[in-house]
Amino acid sequence: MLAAGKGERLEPITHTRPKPFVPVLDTPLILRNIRIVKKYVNDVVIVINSNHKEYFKLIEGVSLVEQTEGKGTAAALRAVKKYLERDDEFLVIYGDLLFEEEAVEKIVNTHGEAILATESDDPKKYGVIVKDSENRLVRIVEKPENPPSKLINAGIYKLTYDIFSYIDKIVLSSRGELELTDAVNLIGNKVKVVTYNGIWLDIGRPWDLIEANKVLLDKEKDRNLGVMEENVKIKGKAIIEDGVVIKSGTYIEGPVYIGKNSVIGPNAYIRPYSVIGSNVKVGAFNEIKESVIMENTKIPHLSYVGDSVICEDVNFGAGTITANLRFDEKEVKVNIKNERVGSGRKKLGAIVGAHVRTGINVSILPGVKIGAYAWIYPGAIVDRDVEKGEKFVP
Ligand code: TTP
Repeated sequence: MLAAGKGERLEPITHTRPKPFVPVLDTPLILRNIRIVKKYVNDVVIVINSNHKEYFKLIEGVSLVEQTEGKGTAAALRAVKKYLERDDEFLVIYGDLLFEEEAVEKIVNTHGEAILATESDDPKKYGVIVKDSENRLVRIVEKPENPPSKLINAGIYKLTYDIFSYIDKIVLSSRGELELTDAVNLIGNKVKVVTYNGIWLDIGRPWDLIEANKVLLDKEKDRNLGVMEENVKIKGKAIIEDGVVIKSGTYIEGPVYIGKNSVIGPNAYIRPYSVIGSNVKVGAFNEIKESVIMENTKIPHLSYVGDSVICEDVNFGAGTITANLRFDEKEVKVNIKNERVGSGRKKLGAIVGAHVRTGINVSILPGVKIGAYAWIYPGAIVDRDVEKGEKFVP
């Protein structure tokens, strides 16, 4: 599993965790992926960035290899070479992908080298796969202006030791990285293209995390292990974990997820596709909609949180409101690595990093990112991104 990337596009979420640790239904993505993959392989090796060692060290039953030389996915794979035998067959999986077991099963059951492909409505954002009539790889074309097909590289490969001789032949790409796709292109039509149509998402930008949680919620079965006070109304599917208390007057419209030991209400309104992590407090007169709220966050009173990502241990002052819709109802744009990027969402609220504090009556405009540890002073209207640790004074 390649997990040594920087995850810059996912800031501020990655201010306090490596990208593969983003939560999907309150479980770090990488733990979900390891659980799936372990059914099919003998060993799991994760390629990490040495700055993130502390996080990955906590994962049991896997080996860690640091990517010390070179940048890019091929450089990452090369770091594993010394741990492999000549006749090993292995999977290579990008660490920021959400997929289902069927993806791994299909590629494992294919003889020889293979690449997983999936259909995308927006193929030009990805590596587009050209294959022949016998489903053999012709080539992967990176982010083409006019995509030759809808099939894209799904970031899961089955390879053999031969890949290392191809990696030795490739040169840096235009973005200055050694790309695994360039090496796979050199193998050519020995590589089989395995098409997979299940859940697939690459979590690169903050709003992808809302989407990832959404698609998993749709798959999950109902369960309620929490304590419900009188006059709690739950409509539709709700996954409510152990130790949760839902207080009187709370109205829940599923599908929603509420993680362990969280306390909701009294009189809270939790709307579809809200994913609330563990030990979260959503107190009186709060409305939450299609948002990911991570562990230990407190939203005690009178807030609206819509289409937003609120990271761990955030504290919202009373009356903190996220706006999620522009007056002109156009797509919300977000600054990603110094560029204005369309989110593809008409409704997108705020992306709030971990440990942020807001004072009373703070308003946050659509698509705004607030860096981890920032303080937003009372009464502020946050109409621009806020740096990590910044004190935003109105
Ligand atoms: P990307 O998403 O292309 O890169 P990134 O994780 O650095 O993210 P960003 O562009 O937002 O900074 O990487 C695809 C996968 O490959 C991802 O799971 C991380 C992994 N990777 C490495 O292991 N080493 C590397 O040098 C790079 C660039 C990526």
